Amino acid sequence: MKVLVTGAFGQIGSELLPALRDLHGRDNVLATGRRLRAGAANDGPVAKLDVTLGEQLEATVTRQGTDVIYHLAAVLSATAEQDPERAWRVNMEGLRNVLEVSRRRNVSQVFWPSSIAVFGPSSPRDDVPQETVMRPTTIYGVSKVAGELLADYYAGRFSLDVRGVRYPGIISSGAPPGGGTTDYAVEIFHAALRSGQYTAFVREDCVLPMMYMPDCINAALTLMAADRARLCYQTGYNVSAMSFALGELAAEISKHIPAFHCAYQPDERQAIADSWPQSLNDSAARADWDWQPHYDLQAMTADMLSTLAARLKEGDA
Ligand code: AKB
Repeated sequence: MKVLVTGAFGQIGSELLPALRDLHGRDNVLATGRRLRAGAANDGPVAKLDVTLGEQLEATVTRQGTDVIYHLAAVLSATAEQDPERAWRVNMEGLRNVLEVSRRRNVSQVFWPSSIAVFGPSSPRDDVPQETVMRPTTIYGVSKVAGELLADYYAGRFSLDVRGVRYPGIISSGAPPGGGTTDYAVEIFHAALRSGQYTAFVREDCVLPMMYMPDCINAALTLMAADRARLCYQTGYNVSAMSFALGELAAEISKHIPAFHCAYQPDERQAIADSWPQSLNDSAARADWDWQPHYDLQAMTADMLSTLAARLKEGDA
């Protein structure tokens, strides 16, 4: 099976890539990105690819004989607010190109992540149901809602097998997230280990849903392996793992690094965080494809600190 990954050198891509290569064989998984990561070629096949260029995407898919696409290239919420036009182009044109090329070139499956950003201030705040009001106030959220609808359209109209989940903030020790509102939950670990202090760009009582990278990878692979006949939804499955206030995360880190100090200076990203839900109801994902997270706040914090400390020591983070 030939697999193509877009955005392969980003936060999720750089950890999904080795998992896909373990599963399908190193040479069968093509890692693509607008810019190539130094040294990436040693890990398996790589190619430069700008997903906004449909012809370039089609040529790559034809050359590889792609069977499955994991489409991860995207502009995240905070960066998107700084350049909404670019965010729309990358997020919407990129997705449309992937869906259209998949339809034309008989790609059998597509994974495309949606986000908690599909929800907005008029959605419920807690235990947000699978189906509810979705009126986001960020361009990133608008692109995710429109993307879910577009993917549903391709699934219904052309029987394209496109799947995805609404990811919460993802916490990981590998490639940094870059440009998201939930980035503080990663930055705090780097700062705690490097200098013992962190100044956060959201409030101490800011609560958002989060997930540790191993659960994030597991969600993608489990959903893609699931029996299609069991799935009631396409790209918009709520998935939940943990929700915490930033102050609770700081306190948890302090259990391991007692001298750690966190300060709070909210900026414009606080308003984005305030527009998103605090927790999600993921019963549809649990029922349809047996979704089950493994990491809570305590387990994630302990693992994140030891893994990141080892990476920092090796000069790998
Ligand atoms: C972001 O903060 O933009 C992303 C997301 C929640 O989709 N991490």
